[in-house]
Amino acid sequence: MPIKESELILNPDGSIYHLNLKPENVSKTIIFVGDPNRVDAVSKHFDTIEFKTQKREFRTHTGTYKSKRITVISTGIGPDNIDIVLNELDALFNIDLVTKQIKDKLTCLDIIRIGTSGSLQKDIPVDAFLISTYGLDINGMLHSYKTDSITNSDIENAFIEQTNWYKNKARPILIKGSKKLEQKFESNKTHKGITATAGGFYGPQGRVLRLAIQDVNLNSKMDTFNFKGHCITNLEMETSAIYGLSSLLGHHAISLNAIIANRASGTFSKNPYKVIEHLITYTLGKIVE
Ligand code: R1P
Repeated sequence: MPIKESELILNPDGSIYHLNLKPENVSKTIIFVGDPNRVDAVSKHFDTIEFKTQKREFRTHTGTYKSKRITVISTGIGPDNIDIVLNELDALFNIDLVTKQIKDKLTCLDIIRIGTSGSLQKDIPVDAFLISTYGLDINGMLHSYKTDSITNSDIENAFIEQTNWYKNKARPILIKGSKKLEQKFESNKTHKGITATAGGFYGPQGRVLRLAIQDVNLNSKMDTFNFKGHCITNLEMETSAIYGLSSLLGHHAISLNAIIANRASGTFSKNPYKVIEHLITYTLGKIVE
């Protein structure tokens, strides 16, 4: 049965609805960034750029870096946007957009997030690089999918117990990143740990401005969590959604974080753009290594 046009929406030129992309516009190696301006910060290093487009917050450049074809795309902020970006990118490769049939032979993508993040640990300082070994979903987006095959219930249960997780919030899900990509991008420059992915920037990450939040102690409960050596190192807003959907769809994904804030010490990077630029050049170098 073909997928209905209301479920897989195409633009009049045949490109996919939100991303404005056709299959030939995208490489199988894809860098995700949050900020559309960071797409230019990545592609300025390319030898050539063959394709550019933008719709809403989704800016895409495809080109080559040291002869390797790479696509860089901005996802905007949050797990809800990752739902759009990952499903549409997967459809470009794995669904025939003309017949609307799922292809027999599926394509596996390499997805690398270059993001910013706040450290929860005093010993992971601002300006550090951190690779997310796991994404801890504390935002609930993934519960719309069947996730039984990708959860890690031992660690999830320990986390729920340690934090006295509020019953009205979605159950946390822990998803592993790609081991292959973790090994490719790690070095003596990178820290590693579990990245918690929140569904908002203020209350959902424990920031109090004018609104009272449900659990003011959640961050301190997270930063002392330790399950057989697995610690929660940082907070951001995309990693668990990228890991969850990539795992379910059969893609490899890794999240690389420029630590620009330290929530434990209350400090912020003096030059966040410089650390992001360093992470971009580090990542591009590792892609072609
Ligand atoms: C919040 O300011 C945004 O910054 C972080 C969070 O995950 C969220 O998207 O990442 P990016 O800088 O990659 O967008």
